[in-house]
Amino acid sequence: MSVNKAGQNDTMPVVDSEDIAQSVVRHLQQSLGVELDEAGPAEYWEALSLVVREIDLQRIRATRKKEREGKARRIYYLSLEFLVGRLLGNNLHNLGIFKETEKAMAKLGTPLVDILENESDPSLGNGGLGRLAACFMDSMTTLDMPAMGYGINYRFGLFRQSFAGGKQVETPDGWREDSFPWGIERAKRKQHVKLYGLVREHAGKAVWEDTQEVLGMPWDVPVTGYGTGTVNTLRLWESRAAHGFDLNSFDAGRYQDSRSQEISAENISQVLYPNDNHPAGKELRLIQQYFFVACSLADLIERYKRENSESLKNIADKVAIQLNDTHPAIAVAEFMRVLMDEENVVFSRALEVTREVFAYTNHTLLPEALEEWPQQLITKVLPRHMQIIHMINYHFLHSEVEAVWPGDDHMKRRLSIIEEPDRPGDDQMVRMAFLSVVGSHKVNGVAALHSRLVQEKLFPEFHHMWPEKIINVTNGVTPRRWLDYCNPELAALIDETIEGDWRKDLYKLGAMKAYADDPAFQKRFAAIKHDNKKHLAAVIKELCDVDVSPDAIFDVQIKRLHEYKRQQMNLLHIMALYRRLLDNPDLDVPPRVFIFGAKAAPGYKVAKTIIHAINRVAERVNNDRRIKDKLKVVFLPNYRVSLAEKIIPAADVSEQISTAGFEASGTGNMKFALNGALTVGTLDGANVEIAEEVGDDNIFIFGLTVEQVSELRHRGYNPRDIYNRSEELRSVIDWLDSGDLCPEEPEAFRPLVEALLDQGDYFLTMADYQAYSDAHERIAETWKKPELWWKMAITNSASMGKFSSDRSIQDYGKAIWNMS
Ligand code: GLS
Repeated sequence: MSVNKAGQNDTMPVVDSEDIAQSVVRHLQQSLGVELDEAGPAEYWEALSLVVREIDLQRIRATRKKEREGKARRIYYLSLEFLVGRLLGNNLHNLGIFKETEKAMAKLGTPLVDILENESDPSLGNGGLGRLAACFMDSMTTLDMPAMGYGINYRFGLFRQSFAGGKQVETPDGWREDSFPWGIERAKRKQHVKLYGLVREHAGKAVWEDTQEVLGMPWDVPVTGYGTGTVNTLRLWESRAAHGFDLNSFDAGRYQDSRSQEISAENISQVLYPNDNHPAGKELRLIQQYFFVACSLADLIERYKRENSESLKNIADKVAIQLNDTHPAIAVAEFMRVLMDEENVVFSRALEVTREVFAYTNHTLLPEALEEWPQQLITKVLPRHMQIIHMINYHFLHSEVEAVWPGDDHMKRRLSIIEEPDRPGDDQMVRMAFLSVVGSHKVNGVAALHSRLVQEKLFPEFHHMWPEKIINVTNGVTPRRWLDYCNPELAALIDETIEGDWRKDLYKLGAMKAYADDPAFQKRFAAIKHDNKKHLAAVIKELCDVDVSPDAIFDVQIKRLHEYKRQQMNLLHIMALYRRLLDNPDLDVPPRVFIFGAKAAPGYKVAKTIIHAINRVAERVNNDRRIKDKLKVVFLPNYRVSLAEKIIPAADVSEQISTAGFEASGTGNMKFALNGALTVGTLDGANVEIAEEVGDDNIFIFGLTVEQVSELRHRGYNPRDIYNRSEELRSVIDWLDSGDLCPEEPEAFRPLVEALLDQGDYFLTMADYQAYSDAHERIAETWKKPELWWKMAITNSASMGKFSSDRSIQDYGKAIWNMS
């Protein structure tokens, strides 16, 4: 079966609901061995996925053929995370057959919506960084760029979260245990990866030998684009034992610590490390990184040789590799190794080629999130790579740094890829960010403010040495998933209202600004939001057993739980609102529902305490009749992409309240505004650019700026002073600390109280609290003026053109990948 879309210059015939229904039945019977009357939504989901896969595969072949014949450079996006979310509904949308499929399934007697709910989320990422990679794959494909994503096919994605007594409980997410029809094993393209061993010299050449070997098996997931015949590939590697030979059987004496004995070949691709903005520092994680990098580079080099030439000297003309954060940074050393040891390219030329090929995206300024590996560990696992890192470092320090700061040993120490130990005898650490900068021709931050801080604070010396190297590419989100697919009613209203296809050119939404004041349009916009809120209310009832009214303000904070994101500030404010209502139950405030969704890294104590506290407060508030339903608090368990798709279209207020200077960009902020929520936010990350686009009157900005944050730290800051001064803050913190909310464990919230009062309140929750509370007053006042509210909401949605990931990818194309 083949497919076409209106407006698509493609010669394939259009499919209708009849074709789809027939193909579904064929797959039910012939692929799954199920009779029609035995089929439930789960079987229909699988059969329908196979139908779509068939279309994808046909198009992948056509895409590859076109690319082989074309001259374009291929983009390889290397990422340890691709948080793709459910694929069936999105693919149906992108292929333009969603409506016909709805009809087909109605004919077969099972509504498509029920079928789509049967797909488990491929949770192959932690949060924004992984989701960005997925949006970028969508955009590269939509823009017909020859592109391939490389990652790991984790057997267990991010853990599933539930709550017991309000505390987070983690269980493994074997997301592909039942079936994953999207992934296709490509045994022909398997790779062998070496680990451990020694480097010896043979006839003046370094030879890496006595190694262990594991096998990398590729699983290809098709990536559809919107309104195009192009289908790209996301290639995810799975580790297997090679030759029946397992790392476990390796002479234990060679390991330097006993933990490493737990590492077996299959183990490598078992689990996604559940940390966002915080590296795990474990040997297995380094092996994961190298494993997928080695497989991916070998694979792309093979392709280059097949399609271009045996020699790699001009590989940069055809290959661009983007490092998604430092997680794949070892690729710099691996690429150099291949060039030098396997292709006999001399060091200096190898470094030139490497730099032409590689570019690196930085996603965080948090010092603890910058990856460093002990030199000893790299030497043990990848001895040849450690030598190569030394060679790169030597060249960098002694010719490049020396040229800019002659004779300055202090500067060499500061910039060395291999860090001097703080104390003699400590292990030397390899700074993966420095390796990435030195090995790349471009480095980018992910929002204007963040990129400026990368230039000025994180890598000022590199910026001085190479003023053209560090640039900005502001993040974006795909409007296909984050508007068209998740908010079909709004998408239809927009289609009716404005000219042209905003799905492909999001700037077209700007035309909607003309309707921001129009009462009839406002009414329809508001009615759609109300509808979406009703749907979300049903989800909340099902998951939390709490009744919420769609007439209340839905105020949402969904993102990873991290102190810098300041869910705790939201919590303190909710507690204060509750107390204000208890003092005066007739207070003239609009009813509000505060909605949370967040997973905490399993080892992150304070983050888990915050979840526990929110849940306990929620329980208290939701069961207190005195406040007459003016306040509700819900924490939706197991936040993930498919839940975000239900929450975002229903939000009135979007909480983007990180300490200024900490959130590199944020992308949820863009999705909310696109769907007509108003942002309450600090001047951090992409909020700054969102404010520029929507105008200061259409956003609730509050709090300290980056400059004020550093001034305050410089002056010296004591959160206790604020505690002593603010009666409201004092009363809620004392309440948290009193044991009243958790009588069976009265000390439960101590870690949070300590972080706020006794450990310096590093994230300045106390300092920003009053401004935050004032911003919420402004929100409440605005809500009381519906014409103003909806004007602002529509203006937000209409102003999001800049934040399409298509624009981001076009920026990458021009500024980094040299695409014409
Ligand atoms: C992150 C940042 O924290 C986010 O601000 C950013 O939007 C995202 C994508 O660039 O990358 N970095 C990180 O380690 N996790 C993220 O979500």
